[in-house]
Amino acid sequence: MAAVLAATALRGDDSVTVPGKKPMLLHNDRPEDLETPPEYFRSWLTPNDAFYVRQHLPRPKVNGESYRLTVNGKVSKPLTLNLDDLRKLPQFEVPATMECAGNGRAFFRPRVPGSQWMRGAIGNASWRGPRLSDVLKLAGFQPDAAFVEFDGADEGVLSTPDFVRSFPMKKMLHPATLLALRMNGEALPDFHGFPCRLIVPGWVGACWLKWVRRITVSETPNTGFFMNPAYRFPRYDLPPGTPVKPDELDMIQGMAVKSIIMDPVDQSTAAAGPVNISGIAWAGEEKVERVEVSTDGGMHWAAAGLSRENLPFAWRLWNFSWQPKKRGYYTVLSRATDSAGRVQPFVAVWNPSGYAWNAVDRIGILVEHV
Ligand SMILES: Nc1nc2c(c(=O)[nH]1)N[C@H]1C(S)=C(S)[C@@H](COP(=O)(O)O)O[C@H]1N2
Ligand SMILES: [Mo]
Repeated sequence: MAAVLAATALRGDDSVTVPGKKPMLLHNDRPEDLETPPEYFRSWLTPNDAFYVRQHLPRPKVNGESYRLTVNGKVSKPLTLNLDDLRKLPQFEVPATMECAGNGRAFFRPRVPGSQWMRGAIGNASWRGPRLSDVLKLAGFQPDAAFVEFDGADEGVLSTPDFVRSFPMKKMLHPATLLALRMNGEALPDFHGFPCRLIVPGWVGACWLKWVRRITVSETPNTGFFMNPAYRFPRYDLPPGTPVKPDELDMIQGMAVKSIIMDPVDQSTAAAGPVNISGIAWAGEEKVERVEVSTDGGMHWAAAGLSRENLPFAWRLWNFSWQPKKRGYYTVLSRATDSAGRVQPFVAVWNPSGYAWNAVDRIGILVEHV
Protein backbone atom coordinates (compact mmCIF):
# COMPACT_ATOMS: atom_id res chain seq x y z
CA MET A 1 0.00 0.00 0.00
CA ALA A 2 2.79 2.40 0.96
CA ALA A 3 4.50 1.67 -2.36
CA VAL A 4 1.33 2.48 -4.26
CA LEU A 5 0.92 5.77 -2.42
CA ALA A 6 4.54 6.74 -3.07
CA ALA A 7 4.19 5.95 -6.77
CA THR A 8 1.02 8.05 -6.99
CA ALA A 9 2.70 11.00 -5.31
CA LEU A 10 5.67 10.71 -7.66
CA ARG A 11 3.61 10.69 -10.84
CA GLY A 12 1.35 13.56 -9.85
CA ASP A 13 1.87 17.25 -10.31
CA ASP A 14 3.36 17.65 -6.86
CA SER A 15 6.65 19.43 -6.67
CA VAL A 16 9.77 17.57 -5.58
CA THR A 17 13.19 18.64 -4.47
CA VAL A 18 16.22 17.06 -6.12
CA PRO A 19 19.74 18.17 -5.11
CA GLY A 20 20.84 21.06 -7.33
CA LYS A 21 17.31 22.08 -8.28
CA LYS A 22 14.54 24.28 -6.89
CA PRO A 23 11.28 22.38 -6.26
CA MET A 24 10.21 21.12 -9.69
CA LEU A 25 7.22 19.22 -11.14
CA LEU A 26 8.19 15.56 -11.35
CA HIS A 27 7.38 13.39 -14.38
CA ASN A 28 9.90 10.63 -13.82
CA ASP A 29 12.35 9.98 -11.01
CA ARG A 30 14.84 7.50 -12.54
CA PRO A 31 16.29 9.33 -14.37
CA GLU A 32 14.70 12.62 -13.38
CA ASP A 33 12.39 14.34 -15.83
CA LEU A 34 11.59 17.67 -14.20
CA GLU A 35 9.23 20.43 -15.34
CA THR A 36 9.79 24.10 -14.50
CA PRO A 37 7.03 25.56 -12.30
CA PRO A 38 5.28 28.61 -13.84
CA GLU A 39 6.69 31.25 -11.46
CA TYR A 40 10.15 31.00 -13.09
CA PHE A 41 8.83 32.22 -16.43
CA ARG A 42 8.66 35.79 -15.13
CA SER A 43 12.34 36.36 -15.91
CA TRP A 44 13.82 36.45 -19.41
CA LEU A 45 16.61 34.05 -18.43
CA THR A 46 15.48 30.87 -16.71
CA PRO A 47 17.69 30.18 -13.67
CA ASN A 48 19.86 27.07 -14.09
CA ASP A 49 18.49 25.56 -10.88
CA ALA A 50 14.90 25.85 -12.16
CA PHE A 51 15.54 24.89 -15.83
CA TYR A 52 13.57 21.81 -16.96
CA VAL A 53 15.39 18.47 -17.21
CA ARG A 54 14.80 15.71 -19.76
CA GLN A 55 17.05 12.66 -19.86
CA HIS A 56 16.25 9.28 -21.38
CA LEU A 57 19.06 7.39 -19.65
CA PRO A 58 20.88 7.49 -16.32
CA ARG A 59 22.69 10.82 -16.04
CA PRO A 60 26.46 10.40 -16.58
CA LYS A 61 28.92 12.17 -14.28
CA VAL A 62 31.70 13.45 -16.53
CA ASN A 63 35.07 14.45 -15.07
CA GLY A 64 36.24 17.75 -16.60
CA GLU A 65 39.93 16.82 -16.30
CA SER A 66 39.76 13.50 -18.13
CA TYR A 67 37.04 14.64 -20.58
CA ARG A 68 37.89 14.07 -24.25
CA LEU A 69 35.88 14.98 -27.34
CA THR A 70 36.52 12.85 -30.44
CA VAL A 71 35.83 14.30 -33.91
CA ASN A 72 35.96 11.68 -36.66
CA GLY A 73 34.26 10.33 -39.80
CA LYS A 74 34.51 12.27 -43.06
CA VAL A 75 37.34 14.51 -41.84
CA SER A 76 40.97 14.85 -42.99
CA LYS A 77 42.36 15.33 -39.44
CA PRO A 78 40.50 13.27 -36.82
CA LEU A 79 40.76 15.09 -33.47
CA THR A 80 40.72 14.42 -29.77
CA LEU A 81 40.12 17.65 -27.86
CA ASN A 82 40.14 18.31 -24.13
CA LEU A 83 38.19 20.98 -22.29
CA ASP A 84 41.04 23.51 -22.50
CA ASP A 85 41.26 23.03 -26.29
CA LEU A 86 37.56 23.92 -26.50
CA ARG A 87 37.99 26.92 -24.17
CA LYS A 88 40.87 28.29 -26.30
CA LEU A 89 38.75 28.51 -29.45
CA PRO A 90 36.85 31.80 -30.00
CA GLN A 91 33.86 31.83 -27.62
CA PHE A 92 30.39 33.04 -28.65
CA GLU A 93 27.32 33.80 -26.56
CA VAL A 94 23.85 32.93 -27.89
CA PRO A 95 20.66 33.49 -25.90
CA ALA A 96 18.20 30.82 -27.03
CA THR A 97 15.01 29.11 -25.95
CA MET A 98 14.98 25.33 -25.77
CA GLU A 99 11.65 23.48 -25.73
CA CYS A 100 11.10 19.74 -25.47
CA ALA A 101 9.21 18.40 -28.50
CA GLY A 102 6.76 16.88 -26.00
CA ASN A 103 6.01 20.13 -24.13
CA GLY A 104 2.19 20.38 -23.81
CA ARG A 105 1.66 16.67 -24.47
CA ALA A 106 -0.77 16.55 -21.52
CA PHE A 107 -3.25 18.70 -23.47
CA PHE A 108 -3.79 16.32 -26.44
CA ARG A 109 -7.16 14.57 -26.71
CA PRO A 110 -7.28 11.67 -27.13
CA ARG A 111 -4.38 11.40 -24.70
CA VAL A 112 -1.07 10.01 -25.90
CA PRO A 113 1.51 8.04 -23.91
CA GLY A 114 4.75 9.66 -22.75
CA SER A 115 5.68 12.23 -20.10
CA GLN A 116 2.64 14.41 -19.51
CA TRP A 117 4.45 17.76 -19.79
CA MET A 118 2.16 20.74 -19.38
CA ARG A 119 3.57 24.23 -20.05
CA GLY A 120 7.00 24.00 -18.44
CA ALA A 121 9.29 21.77 -20.56
CA ILE A 122 10.91 24.94 -21.86
CA GLY A 123 13.46 27.51 -20.78
CA ASN A 124 15.53 30.41 -22.09
CA ALA A 125 19.23 30.66 -21.31
CA SER A 126 22.35 32.40 -22.53
CA TRP A 127 24.70 29.72 -23.89
CA ARG A 128 28.43 30.22 -24.41
CA GLY A 129 31.13 28.20 -26.12
CA PRO A 130 32.92 27.63 -29.43
CA ARG A 131 31.08 27.40 -32.72
CA LEU A 132 30.59 23.83 -33.90
CA SER A 133 31.70 25.03 -37.36
CA ASP A 134 35.12 26.04 -35.94
CA VAL A 135 35.60 22.56 -34.47
CA LEU A 136 34.55 20.94 -37.76
CA LYS A 137 37.01 23.19 -39.65
CA LEU A 138 39.84 22.19 -37.29
CA ALA A 139 39.13 18.58 -38.18
CA GLY A 140 39.10 19.34 -41.91
CA PHE A 141 35.53 18.18 -42.48
CA GLN A 142 34.49 17.05 -45.93
CA PRO A 143 32.09 19.85 -46.95
CA ASP A 144 29.86 17.66 -49.10
CA ALA A 145 29.15 15.28 -46.21
CA ALA A 146 25.53 16.08 -45.43
CA PHE A 147 25.22 15.05 -41.76
CA VAL A 148 26.90 15.36 -38.40
CA GLU A 149 26.25 12.70 -35.76
CA PHE A 150 26.56 13.22 -31.99
CA ASP A 151 26.87 10.83 -29.08
CA GLY A 152 26.82 11.86 -25.43
CA ALA A 153 28.39 10.20 -22.40
CA ASP A 154 25.04 8.64 -21.41
CA GLU A 155 24.78 4.99 -22.47
CA GLY A 156 21.94 2.70 -23.47
CA VAL A 157 20.32 0.45 -20.87
CA LEU A 158 18.21 -2.71 -21.36
CA SER A 159 15.00 -1.07 -22.50
CA THR A 160 16.36 2.19 -23.95
CA PRO A 161 18.99 2.44 -26.68
CA ASP A 162 21.90 4.91 -26.60
CA PHE A 163 20.92 8.51 -27.35
CA VAL A 164 22.66 9.15 -30.68
CA ARG A 165 21.33 11.60 -33.23
CA SER A 166 22.49 13.29 -36.43
CA PHE A 167 21.55 16.61 -37.99
CA PRO A 168 21.89 18.24 -41.42
CA MET A 169 25.29 19.85 -42.09
CA LYS A 170 23.65 23.13 -43.13
CA LYS A 171 22.25 23.78 -39.64
CA MET A 172 25.43 22.49 -37.99
CA LEU A 173 27.45 25.17 -39.84
CA HIS A 174 25.13 27.99 -38.74
CA PRO A 175 27.12 30.59 -36.72
CA ALA A 176 24.70 30.27 -33.76
CA THR A 177 25.17 26.48 -33.50
CA LEU A 178 27.53 26.10 -30.55
CA LEU A 179 29.21 23.52 -28.41
CA ALA A 180 28.19 25.24 -25.19
CA LEU A 181 30.46 25.04 -22.16
CA ARG A 182 28.54 27.64 -20.15
CA MET A 183 24.90 28.38 -19.33
CA ASN A 184 23.81 31.73 -17.89
CA GLY A 185 27.39 32.61 -16.89
CA GLU A 186 28.17 29.33 -15.08
CA ALA A 187 29.81 26.08 -16.18
CA LEU A 188 27.08 23.79 -17.56
CA PRO A 189 25.44 21.94 -14.66
CA ASP A 190 25.59 18.10 -14.83
CA PHE A 191 21.82 18.04 -15.46
CA HIS A 192 22.31 20.14 -18.60
CA GLY A 193 25.26 18.33 -20.16
CA PHE A 194 28.54 19.15 -18.35
CA PRO A 195 31.05 19.78 -19.75
CA CYS A 196 29.81 20.27 -23.33
CA ARG A 197 26.44 20.29 -25.05
CA LEU A 198 25.23 21.05 -28.54
CA ILE A 199 23.12 24.21 -28.95
CA VAL A 200 20.81 24.13 -31.98
CA PRO A 201 18.99 27.49 -31.72
CA GLY A 202 15.38 27.39 -32.91
CA TRP A 203 15.21 23.59 -33.02
CA VAL A 204 13.48 21.33 -30.47
CA GLY A 205 15.30 20.18 -27.33
CA ALA A 206 15.90 16.65 -28.70
CA CYS A 207 18.56 18.15 -31.00
CA TRP A 208 20.51 19.77 -28.14
CA LEU A 209 22.70 16.80 -27.28
CA LYS A 210 24.14 16.77 -23.77
CA TRP A 211 27.51 15.47 -22.50
CA VAL A 212 28.80 15.39 -26.13
CA ARG A 213 31.89 13.18 -26.44
CA ARG A 214 31.84 12.02 -30.09
CA ILE A 215 31.12 13.99 -33.25
CA THR A 216 31.13 12.06 -36.53
CA VAL A 217 30.85 13.69 -39.94
CA SER A 218 28.93 11.37 -42.29
CA GLU A 219 27.29 11.16 -45.67
CA THR A 220 24.13 9.50 -44.37
CA PRO A 221 21.90 10.19 -41.37
CA ASN A 222 21.94 8.00 -38.27
CA THR A 223 19.08 5.47 -38.37
CA GLY A 224 18.78 4.57 -34.66
CA PHE A 225 15.68 4.72 -32.47
CA PHE A 226 16.11 8.41 -31.54
CA MET A 227 16.04 9.37 -35.24
CA ASN A 228 13.16 7.11 -36.23
CA PRO A 229 10.50 6.51 -34.96
CA ALA A 230 11.34 9.04 -32.18
CA TYR A 231 11.08 12.77 -32.85
CA ARG A 232 9.11 12.41 -36.06
CA PHE A 233 5.86 14.06 -37.08
CA PRO A 234 3.23 12.79 -39.57
CA ARG A 235 3.67 14.30 -43.03
CA TYR A 236 -0.15 14.42 -43.39
CA ASP A 237 -2.55 15.35 -40.58
CA LEU A 238 -4.34 12.33 -39.13
CA PRO A 239 -7.76 11.85 -37.59
CA PRO A 240 -7.02 12.08 -33.84
CA GLY A 241 -6.35 8.66 -32.32
CA THR A 242 -5.20 6.89 -35.47
CA PRO A 243 -1.79 5.27 -35.98
CA VAL A 244 0.68 6.54 -38.56
CA LYS A 245 2.72 4.67 -41.16
CA PRO A 246 6.44 4.85 -40.28
CA ASP A 247 7.38 5.94 -43.81
CA GLU A 248 5.00 8.91 -43.57
CA LEU A 249 6.95 10.62 -40.80
CA ASP A 250 9.40 13.53 -41.05
CA MET A 251 12.08 14.58 -38.57
CA ILE A 252 11.05 17.41 -36.23
CA GLN A 253 13.44 20.33 -36.51
CA GLY A 254 12.29 23.93 -35.85
CA MET A 255 9.94 24.90 -33.05
CA ALA A 256 6.46 26.20 -33.81
CA VAL A 257 5.11 29.69 -32.99
CA LYS A 258 3.61 29.61 -29.51
CA SER A 259 2.66 31.70 -26.50
CA ILE A 260 1.61 30.64 -23.04
CA ILE A 261 -0.12 32.39 -20.17
CA MET A 262 1.85 32.24 -16.91
CA ASP A 263 -0.21 34.66 -14.83
CA PRO A 264 -2.88 34.37 -13.59
CA VAL A 265 -2.89 30.67 -12.77
CA ASP A 266 -5.63 28.60 -14.45
CA GLN A 267 -8.85 28.40 -12.37
CA SER A 268 -7.69 30.99 -9.84
CA THR A 269 -9.63 33.90 -8.36
CA ALA A 270 -8.51 37.41 -9.29
CA ALA A 271 -7.81 40.05 -6.64
CA ALA A 272 -9.75 43.33 -6.95
CA GLY A 273 -8.36 45.94 -9.38
CA PRO A 274 -6.68 45.51 -12.75
CA VAL A 275 -5.68 41.94 -13.53
CA ASN A 276 -2.15 41.47 -14.82
CA ILE A 277 -2.07 38.82 -17.55
CA SER A 278 1.42 37.82 -18.61
CA GLY A 279 3.41 35.09 -20.26
CA ILE A 280 6.06 34.20 -22.81
CA ALA A 281 6.11 33.71 -26.58
CA TRP A 282 8.64 32.09 -28.91
CA ALA A 283 8.90 31.09 -32.55
CA GLY A 284 11.87 28.79 -33.14
CA GLU A 285 14.12 30.27 -35.83
CA GLU A 286 11.76 33.21 -36.38
CA LYS A 287 11.13 36.31 -34.28
CA VAL A 288 7.96 36.92 -32.25
CA GLU A 289 6.15 39.87 -33.84
CA ARG A 290 2.89 40.05 -31.91
CA VAL A 291 0.97 38.54 -29.01
CA GLU A 292 -2.76 39.11 -28.69
CA VAL A 293 -4.97 38.44 -25.71
CA SER A 294 -8.71 37.79 -25.53
CA THR A 295 -10.63 37.94 -22.25
CA ASP A 296 -13.94 36.83 -23.77
CA GLY A 297 -13.15 33.43 -25.23
CA GLY A 298 -11.93 34.80 -28.56
CA MET A 299 -14.62 37.35 -29.55
CA HIS A 300 -12.27 40.31 -29.18
CA TRP A 301 -8.48 40.47 -29.25
CA ALA A 302 -6.07 43.18 -28.11
CA ALA A 303 -2.31 43.49 -28.47
CA ALA A 304 -0.17 42.64 -25.44
CA GLY A 305 2.99 44.58 -24.60
CA LEU A 306 6.19 42.73 -25.53
CA SER A 307 9.64 42.88 -23.94
CA ARG A 308 11.88 45.06 -26.10
CA GLU A 309 14.60 42.60 -27.05
CA ASN A 310 13.53 40.87 -30.27
CA LEU A 311 16.01 38.19 -31.31
CA PRO A 312 15.61 35.07 -33.36
CA PHE A 313 15.87 31.95 -31.15
CA ALA A 314 15.00 33.64 -27.83
CA TRP A 315 11.55 34.08 -26.30
CA ARG A 316 9.88 37.39 -25.47
CA LEU A 317 7.97 38.15 -22.30
CA TRP A 318 4.54 39.72 -22.78
CA ASN A 319 1.96 41.35 -20.54
CA PHE A 320 -1.51 42.80 -20.66
CA SER A 321 -3.25 44.83 -17.98
CA TRP A 322 -6.98 44.14 -17.92
CA GLN A 323 -9.73 45.89 -16.00
CA PRO A 324 -12.80 43.63 -15.93
CA LYS A 325 -16.09 45.61 -16.04
CA LYS A 326 -18.22 43.12 -14.12
CA ARG A 327 -17.80 40.11 -11.90
CA GLY A 328 -17.94 36.63 -13.34
CA TYR A 329 -15.92 33.81 -14.85
CA TYR A 330 -13.70 34.64 -17.82
CA THR A 331 -11.85 32.56 -20.39
CA VAL A 332 -8.55 34.21 -21.28
CA LEU A 333 -6.66 33.27 -24.46
CA SER A 334 -3.26 34.22 -25.89
CA ARG A 335 -1.92 33.80 -29.40
CA ALA A 336 1.41 34.73 -31.00
CA THR A 337 2.35 35.70 -34.57
CA ASP A 338 5.91 35.44 -35.88
CA SER A 339 8.12 37.13 -38.48
CA ALA A 340 7.27 34.44 -41.04
CA GLY A 341 3.55 35.21 -40.65
CA ARG A 342 2.84 32.01 -38.74
CA VAL A 343 -0.06 32.42 -36.30
CA GLN A 344 -0.58 30.20 -33.27
CA PRO A 345 -3.55 28.00 -34.25
CA PHE A 346 -6.72 27.30 -32.25
CA VAL A 347 -6.21 23.58 -32.75
CA ALA A 348 -2.88 21.77 -32.38
CA VAL A 349 -2.30 18.94 -34.86
CA TRP A 350 -2.90 15.63 -33.08
CA ASN A 351 -0.06 13.12 -33.55
CA PRO A 352 0.54 9.72 -31.91
CA SER A 353 3.62 10.85 -29.96
CA GLY A 354 2.13 14.11 -28.75
CA TYR A 355 4.78 16.43 -30.16
CA ALA A 356 4.65 20.14 -30.95
CA TRP A 357 1.55 21.18 -28.97
CA ASN A 358 1.06 24.85 -29.83
CA ALA A 359 -2.66 25.60 -29.63
CA VAL A 360 -3.75 29.09 -28.47
CA ASP A 361 -3.24 29.01 -24.71
CA ARG A 362 -6.28 29.16 -22.47
CA ILE A 363 -6.96 29.73 -18.80
CA GLY A 364 -10.10 30.33 -16.73
CA ILE A 365 -10.29 33.00 -14.06
CA LEU A 366 -12.97 34.02 -11.56
CA VAL A 367 -13.43 37.75 -10.93
CA GLU A 368 -15.45 38.31 -7.71
CA HIS A 369 -14.99 42.07 -7.29
CA VAL A 370 -14.31 44.83 -9.84
N1 LIG B 1 22.90 12.89 -24.35
C1 LIG B 1 21.59 13.27 -24.28
N2 LIG B 1 21.24 14.47 -24.74
C2 LIG B 1 19.95 14.88 -24.68
C3 LIG B 1 18.94 14.05 -24.15
C4 LIG B 1 19.34 12.78 -23.65
O1 LIG B 1 18.52 12.00 -23.13
N3 LIG B 1 20.68 12.42 -23.72
N4 LIG B 1 17.63 14.48 -24.13
C5 LIG B 1 17.28 15.50 -25.15
C6 LIG B 1 15.94 16.05 -24.98
S1 LIG B 1 14.65 15.11 -25.53
C7 LIG B 1 15.73 17.32 -24.50
S2 LIG B 1 14.19 17.99 -24.46
C8 LIG B 1 16.86 18.14 -24.00
C9 LIG B 1 16.61 18.54 -22.55
O2 LIG B 1 17.68 19.32 -22.08
P1 LIG B 1 17.75 19.78 -20.55
O3 LIG B 1 17.63 18.58 -19.68
O4 LIG B 1 19.04 20.50 -20.41
O5 LIG B 1 16.58 20.72 -20.32
O6 LIG B 1 18.10 17.45 -24.04
C10 LIG B 1 18.29 16.63 -25.17
N5 LIG B 1 19.64 16.11 -25.16
MO1 LIG C 1 12.60 16.35 -25.40
